[in-house]
Amino acid sequence: MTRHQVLRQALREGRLLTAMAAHNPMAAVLAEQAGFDAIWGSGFELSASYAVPDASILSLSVHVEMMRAIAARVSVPVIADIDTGFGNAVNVAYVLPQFEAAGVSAVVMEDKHFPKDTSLREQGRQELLAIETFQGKIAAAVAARRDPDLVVVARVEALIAGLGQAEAQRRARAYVQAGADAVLIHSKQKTPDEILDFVQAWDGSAPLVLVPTAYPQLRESDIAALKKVGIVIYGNHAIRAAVGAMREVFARIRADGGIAGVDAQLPAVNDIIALQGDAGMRELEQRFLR
Ligand code: SPV
Ligand code: MG
Repeated sequence: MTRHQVLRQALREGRLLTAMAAHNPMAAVLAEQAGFDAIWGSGFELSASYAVPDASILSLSVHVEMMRAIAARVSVPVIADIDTGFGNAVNVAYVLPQFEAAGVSAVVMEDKHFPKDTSLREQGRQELLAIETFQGKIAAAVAARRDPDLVVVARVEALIAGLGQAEAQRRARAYVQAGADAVLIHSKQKTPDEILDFVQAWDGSAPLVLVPTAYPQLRESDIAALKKVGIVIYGNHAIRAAVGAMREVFARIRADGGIAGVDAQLPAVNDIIALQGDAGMRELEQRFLR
């Protein structure tokens, strides 16, 4: 089975998949080793790793190249966050084959205006497209994929924009009618209530995708018990872990005036060399270096 088929079959069978965010191939390799089912090619993490806002600042080529680099180093499916699709439905038709050629197994596109603002920012600019405009973008994505197993996920930002449950349900249904294989419903409420209301009212016409960053108390077993969610995405935990770890180590080195105090707590250099794929290189050396 291809990676696309692994993802599609899991969604069909109603098995909950876990996807961890990654902003580079090393983070993706660590996520795969930790046992996550998929990699979330997070726009937030990618932007953060360039130290710029998650607001349509980075170019399409930066996004595509990172997805290509990640997909090349892991064997689990990669779910690409394509933000707003880099423009209108015409742009989507050109963009989607590029992500597909990069090796991703799914794309997630959100119903916000380009340029976007990030969803979890307080008082962010959350401007949504008209429903039929975004339906056109979803239909363009579906028509542009070459492999029918590539999963197209429509992301509903109505709850993020404060438009309420009825509007969120209306949008989700409309996007499935336009051809979406799954619906990501996002919320920034600090409790799961808003998302649980949505899930309960959902007609089940397509699997849902949740990103419980704002309501971390909702665990995988709770989500699986809802029977309507296909993927849980941990949206920004790789970059937050990296920032926290670097901050701590850098501060300690400055405070100590040297690296002796942090050496034992850090992964050994050999650990990093192994993660770089050293075993494969040794094999090549054996076989081909004369
Ligand atoms: C991302 O990780 O880029 C997401 C999830 O889109 S969120 O940042 O919560 O909007
Ligand atoms: Mg994003």
